[in-house]
Amino acid sequence: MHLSLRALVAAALGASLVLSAPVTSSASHRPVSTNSPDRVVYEIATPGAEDRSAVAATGVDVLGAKDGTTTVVAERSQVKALEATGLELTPLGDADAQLAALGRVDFAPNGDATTLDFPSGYAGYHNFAEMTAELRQTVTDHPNLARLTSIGKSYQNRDLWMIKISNAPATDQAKPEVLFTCNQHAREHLTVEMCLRIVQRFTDGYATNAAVKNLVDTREIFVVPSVNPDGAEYDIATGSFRGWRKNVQPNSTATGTDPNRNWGYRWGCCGGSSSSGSSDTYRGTAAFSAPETARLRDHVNSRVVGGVQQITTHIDFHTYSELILWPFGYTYDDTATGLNADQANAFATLGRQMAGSNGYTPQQSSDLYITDGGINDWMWGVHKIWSYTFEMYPASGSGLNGFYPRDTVIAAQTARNDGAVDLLLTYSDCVPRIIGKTC
Ligand code: 0X9
Ligand code: ZN
Repeated sequence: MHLSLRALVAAALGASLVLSAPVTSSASHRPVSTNSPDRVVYEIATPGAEDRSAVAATGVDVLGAKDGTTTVVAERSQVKALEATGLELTPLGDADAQLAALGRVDFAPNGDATTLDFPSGYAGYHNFAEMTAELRQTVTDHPNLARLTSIGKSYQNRDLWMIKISNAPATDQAKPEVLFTCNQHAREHLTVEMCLRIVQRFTDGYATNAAVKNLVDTREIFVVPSVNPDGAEYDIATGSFRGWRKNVQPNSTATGTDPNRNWGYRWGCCGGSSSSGSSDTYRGTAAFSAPETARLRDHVNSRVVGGVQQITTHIDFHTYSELILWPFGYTYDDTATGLNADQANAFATLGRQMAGSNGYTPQQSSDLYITDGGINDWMWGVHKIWSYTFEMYPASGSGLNGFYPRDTVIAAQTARNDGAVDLLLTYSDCVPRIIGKTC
């Protein structure tokens, strides 16, 4: 319904509706400044991982890193720190003007911007209500394959939905469990579609696809399509995108904790997160201070049955840069306490094989830049879960636009990972098998 209204307004007003200046009195709209922007997109020449870590350590918002170039958004207050790295900075312009150009404000009859839906050109993405409806429909259509539960609530009390897919979803079987998580970062909307694709493929495909049936029969698959539903809704709430990354939990100076700096393995150890509440990589007041990471942690902890963690493998989907990343993120070292040479080799071997099927670039996550409090480090460090990050399409993007590809790419860019997902599931009985080791 929202679409037809939007189409109507768009048709009536034509291209002039694209925001290049404030066109609504809605106070929630960030005014687009013409002279001194609040947030500027920079490209930075960063040939080495140390250069990229130095950039990340300033607390700026790192959008992506590819081929020696890191793209960031810097607040005015962060520019000095960025300059102090001594790296070559190329300003690409006003971040908020870029975002405004992507979105169209949706006018309700009273003239206010309506809330909580994607702008024109993005209707194929699922907002929270649409995602919830899709998950409910899946269990209605496939009661013998899928079960929907909530692992708890977000800061703003949204359900953190989890769907379990197996050939007896109400039963805890003695089979390897595989976890897929999406949307830790609010603006990475393509990842929700990725998780929904996994759900749809392993349910709708069961009756007709022998490979799918075999995987569902031999594994228990858990999918959490939105770990950060508040952030995702906040990102789209005005009808044009905010470029929001964190959750929406207030902190002492600003809003939001970065979920992917809030995990409790070497939390805040190594300069890979920020203690500043206004930073986009704010780590929170303590490990698991964000309710969203705490609830996902609780679920994973609850899968220790008889002293044995049932979940063996995990992918956390992000955008963008087209990368496959594995632990550790907190150190450049290839091996460390809790990660021996065989394990590092198995991580890399499966990572490279998955990359062979989707065309992404495989690397240890710290080779991108150092992060601490990331999800993969916790999954492996605490539970020995073979845990990867996929950074999805695009490989590179002009600043914040990279987070907002049109809905026309969803089908191809999610299907692109089918082979990698199947490989992960296949090796979930024993990942070291991939290097000829036993479990
Ligand atoms: O920085 C992150 O949390 C992830 N990238 S994103 O652009 N989606 O925010 C990457 C985390 C991977 N870990 C390390 N690079 N250490
Ligand atoms: Zn991310």
